[in-house]
Amino acid sequence: MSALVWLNAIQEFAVAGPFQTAPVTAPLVSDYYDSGACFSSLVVPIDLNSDGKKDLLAHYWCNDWNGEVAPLPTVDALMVYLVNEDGSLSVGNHSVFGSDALSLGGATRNYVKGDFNGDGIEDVAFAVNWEDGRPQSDGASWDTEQTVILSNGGSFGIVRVGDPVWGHGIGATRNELGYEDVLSARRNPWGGINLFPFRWRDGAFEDALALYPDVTGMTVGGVVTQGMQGGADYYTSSDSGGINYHQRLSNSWLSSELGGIDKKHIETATYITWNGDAGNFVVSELDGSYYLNLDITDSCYLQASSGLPGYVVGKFTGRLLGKDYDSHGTYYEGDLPLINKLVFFEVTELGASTSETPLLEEFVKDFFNFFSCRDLNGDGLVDIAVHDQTGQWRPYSGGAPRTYLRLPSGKFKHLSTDDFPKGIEQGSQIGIYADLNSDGLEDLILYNTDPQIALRVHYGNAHMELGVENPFPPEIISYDYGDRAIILFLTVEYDGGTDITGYEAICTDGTNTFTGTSTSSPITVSGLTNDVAYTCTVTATNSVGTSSASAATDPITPEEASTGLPIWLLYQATQ
Ligand SMILES: [Ca+2]
Ligand SMILES: [Ca+2]
Ligand SMILES: [Ca+2]
Ligand SMILES: [Ca+2]
Repeated sequence: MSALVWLNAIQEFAVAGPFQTAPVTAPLVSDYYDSGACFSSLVVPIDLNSDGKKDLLAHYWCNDWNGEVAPLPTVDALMVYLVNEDGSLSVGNHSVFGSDALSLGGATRNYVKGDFNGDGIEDVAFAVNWEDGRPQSDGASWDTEQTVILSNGGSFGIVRVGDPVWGHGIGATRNELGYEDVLSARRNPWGGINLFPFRWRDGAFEDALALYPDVTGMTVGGVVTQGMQGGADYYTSSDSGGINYHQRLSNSWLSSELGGIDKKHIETATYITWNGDAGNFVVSELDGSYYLNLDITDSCYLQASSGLPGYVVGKFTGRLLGKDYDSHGTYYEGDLPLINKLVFFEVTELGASTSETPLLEEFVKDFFNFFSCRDLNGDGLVDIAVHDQTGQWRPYSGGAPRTYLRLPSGKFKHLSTDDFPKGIEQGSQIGIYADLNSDGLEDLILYNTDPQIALRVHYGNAHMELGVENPFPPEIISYDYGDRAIILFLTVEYDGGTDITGYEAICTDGTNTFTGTSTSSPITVSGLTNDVAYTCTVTATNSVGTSSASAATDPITPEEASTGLPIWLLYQATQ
C-alpha cells in the first residue's frame, strides 16, 4: 500500500524534462452528449472566452462510409474545452456557442485560423467533407460547404460558406481592410478545383472571386491554399502538382510557379487501388526516386527568422515505386509504401524557388494529415511539428509530434521525444503543442483517434532543447595523394551539438591498416606503400563520443611524385 502511494507521489511531483508528467485530462465527449462520434479528428488551440489564454476546440466524427457514395454527412461533434485559471479543463459548449450539441457538418481534414470578420478576435475555418476523404465512384457525393467558427460579440457561431466541395485544405490571407479572407475551393465544370475566396462584408460572407487571381486546376488530392503569415501574399497547389505563389502588388496580383513536379501518365502499366478499382498510374521523380500519384496535400509557411531563409513547406504524399519502375507492370496500392515527404521552397524578396532540404534527418514513413511551423522553444528560430499518428499507423512512440528544431545554421535537427509523456498505448495517438497557460512554454496536448480515451494536457516545465550526442558520420568530399600518403577532405553535417574535437581516418589495403588524425579537415594518412590501392573511412569525435564511420572511398593509389613537391603538398602550398 505504501509503495503505491510512493509511486503516485512521484508521478504527481516529477518535473524532469520539458513537460509535467502528470496530465490534466479533458471530459469525454460521450460523457457530455450522445453524438455517435467515434473518431477524434482535430484539436485547435484558440481563445474562446476572451481571457487572453488559449482554449481547445476538439472535433470528432464517425467514419460510416460504404466506399462508394455518401448519402448523408457523417455524424460529428464539437467540444469546447475551456482552460481554467488553475490549468484544469471544463466543457464550454454552452457558454461559447449557446448550445450543448454542436456540429460542423461533416468530417474535418484541416483548419486555418484568422480574424475573418475583422472584430479583432481570432476565428477558425475548417476544411470539411461528408466522409473520411477517400471518395471512390462519385467523389462529388462527398462534397459539402466549408465551416467557419466565427466570433460574435463575446460568443461564437458556426457559419457555412461557399459551394459544396471535397474539403481537404483551406487557407487565409490578410485583405486590404486589415482582416483575413477565407481561401476555399470549388469544383470547376471540367473536374478540377478552382480557388474560391470569401470576404466578410456587412454581416455575411461574400464571394470575393473578383478580388483574386483566377486560380484553376488546383490538385484534387489536396486543395492547398494558405496565406503568408502577416502578409497579403498566398500560395495554392498547382495543376502540375507543385505550388503557385501569388503576390499582391498595388493594384494587381503577380502569380508565379513556385515549384512543380513532372507527372507522367503511364497508360501501359496497371494500377489496382485499395478497393479493387483500376487507378491511374501517374509517375513523378523526386530526389532520385520514383513515386506514384505524388501530390501536395498540406503545407505551411515557415517564416524567415534571424537572417535565415523562409520557406513554403509542402507535404508531398505518394506511393514509393523505388529507383526504377516497370512501365508494363501491375501494381497494387497496398503493396507500395505510402510516403509523406516535406519539400522546401525558399521564399525571398526576389521570389521563390525549390530548395534542397534543410532537414538533417527525414522520416518519410510518418503518417500525418497536417503539420505546423512555429518557434517551439523561444529561440526566435521557427521549428516544425509533424502531427503524425502513431500506434496504429507506425510503431508506438507515445504521441508527441515529430519535432524538428531549427539550428543557427538554418538546418533542422530532429528532437528525440522518447522521454516525453506518453498517451495510452491503444489506437492512434496524435500530439500538438500550444502554450495554454500563457507562461511562454509550450504545453504538450495528446489525444487519441479513439474518443473514449481522454485528451491530456501536459503543461510545460522548460523549453524543449536538443541534447548533445555523437557527431554525424563525416562525408569525404574529395581526396588527394602523394608520396606514400593519402589526404582526405571532409565535412560533417552535424557536430552533435558540441564542437568536434578530432577526426580519425583509417586506410586499408585489405591486410594492413593505417591511421591518421587531425582536429580539422584535411586529414593525412602516411606511411603507405606506393602503387598499392587503399580504401579509407573517417570518424568524428566530440565530448560525447565518436560517430559511425563515413562511407568508404573508392580505391586510392599513392605514388611517388615525378617532380618537385608531392601533389598534396602542392595543394597545401596553394591554400
Ligand atoms: Ca481562454
Ligand atoms: Ca473574428
Ligand atoms: Ca525554435
Ligand atoms: Ca505553457
